[in-house]
Amino acid sequence: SISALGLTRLGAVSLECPPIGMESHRIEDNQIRASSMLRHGLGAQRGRLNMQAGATEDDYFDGAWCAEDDAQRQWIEIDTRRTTKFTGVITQGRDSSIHDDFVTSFFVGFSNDSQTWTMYTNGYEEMTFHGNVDKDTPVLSELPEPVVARFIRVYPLTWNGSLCLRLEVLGCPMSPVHSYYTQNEVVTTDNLDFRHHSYKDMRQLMKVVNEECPTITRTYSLGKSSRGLKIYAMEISDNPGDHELGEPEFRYTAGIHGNEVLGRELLLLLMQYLCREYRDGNPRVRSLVQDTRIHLVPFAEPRWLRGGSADGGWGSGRMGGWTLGWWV
Ligand SMILES: *[C@@H]1O[C@H](CO)[C@@H](O)[C@H](O)[C@H]1NC(C)=O
Ligand SMILES: CC(=O)N[C@H]1CO[C@H](CO)[C@@H](O)[C@@H]1O
Repeated sequence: SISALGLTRLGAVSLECPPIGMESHRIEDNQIRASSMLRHGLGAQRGRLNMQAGATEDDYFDGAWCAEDDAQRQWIEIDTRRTTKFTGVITQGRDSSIHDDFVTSFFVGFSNDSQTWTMYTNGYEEMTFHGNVDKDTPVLSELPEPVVARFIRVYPLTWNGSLCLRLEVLGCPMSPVHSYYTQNEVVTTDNLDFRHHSYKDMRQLMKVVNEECPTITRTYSLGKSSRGLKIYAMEISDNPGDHELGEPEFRYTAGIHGNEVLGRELLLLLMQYLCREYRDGNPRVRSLVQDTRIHLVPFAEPRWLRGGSADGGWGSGRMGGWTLGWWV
C-alpha cells in the first residue's frame, strides 16, 4: 500500500549511517587489510576515499588500493573494532593521470571475527553491487537491509583496467570504541597486575589465572630448586595435560640468566594476557591456544636445569615433543 511504501522510504532515509572514517582516517591504517597488493605504494591503506596519488608514477604513496591480478578472489577488509550497523559503501576508482582503473561490480561480506564470512545476499544469491563507471566519481551503494557486524569486506568482481579501489563505508557504532581488542595488538586498557612478585605472590597469581581459565590452563611442578622451592610451570593449551600429536609445544623459562626479575614478570603478564584474551575471544590468542601447547616457567634456576627434575617429567618422554624453548 501507499502508506507502507512511504514508511519504508522514511525508514530507509533514517537508517543511513555516517562514514566510519576511511577518508577522515578515524579508521587507522592497521584496521585495513587486503588479500594482496600490486606493489607497496598501492597497499590496502591507500584504499581510502579521495586518497590522492603521489607526484610520480611508482610513488610509494599512490592513489588507491590495487590488487594483484592472480585470478584469486580479492578483497579489502575493514575492522571497525566494535559492533557496527553497516548501511552502505561508497566506492571510487584510482586517482591517476594515466590509468583508468576502477571496479565496476562487487560483492560485500560481513564477519564478527574475520574468520567466518557471511556474504550479503538479495534473498536467494550473493548480491552484486554495481560500482564505478569512471575513476573519479564516488558511487554510493546502499544495503537494502543494514547488517550488524564488526568486519566488512568488499570483493571486486569486475573492473576496468587494473583492480583498484578507494572506499568509504557507512556505519553506525553500536558499541563503544575498543570494546574489542585488535587482532594482533596488546592494548593499554589491559587490566593487568603490574608489580614485582615474590615467590609466594607468583604461586598465588598462577593459582588465580588457573581459576580464571580452568579449561585452558594447568599448573604443575618441575621439581625443587636448590633453596627447596618448588618450580612451577603453567601449561596453556586447549587440552591441558595432553600431548596432542602434531601440535607444537613451546616453552618460555625465566630466571636463568640476565634480568631474572624482569623475565619472571613478563611471563606472569603473558599468562594473564593469554587467559583474558582467550576468554574475550581474541582470534589470534584463540588460535595460539588451540594450535600450540605453551609452557611458561616464571621461576627456575640453573642447578635444576643441569640436574633435570625428579617429578616434572621433562625429557622423560611424558613431556616429549618440545620443538622450541626460549629463555626469557
Ligand atoms: C554479529 O554479531 C551480532 C550479535 O552480536 C549479530 O546480530 C550479527 O548477526 C553478527 N553478524 C554476522 C555477520 O555474523
Ligand atoms: C581496459 C579497459 O576497458 N579500459 C577502459 C576503461 O575505461 C575507459 C573510459 O573511462 C576506457 O577508455 C578504457 O578503454
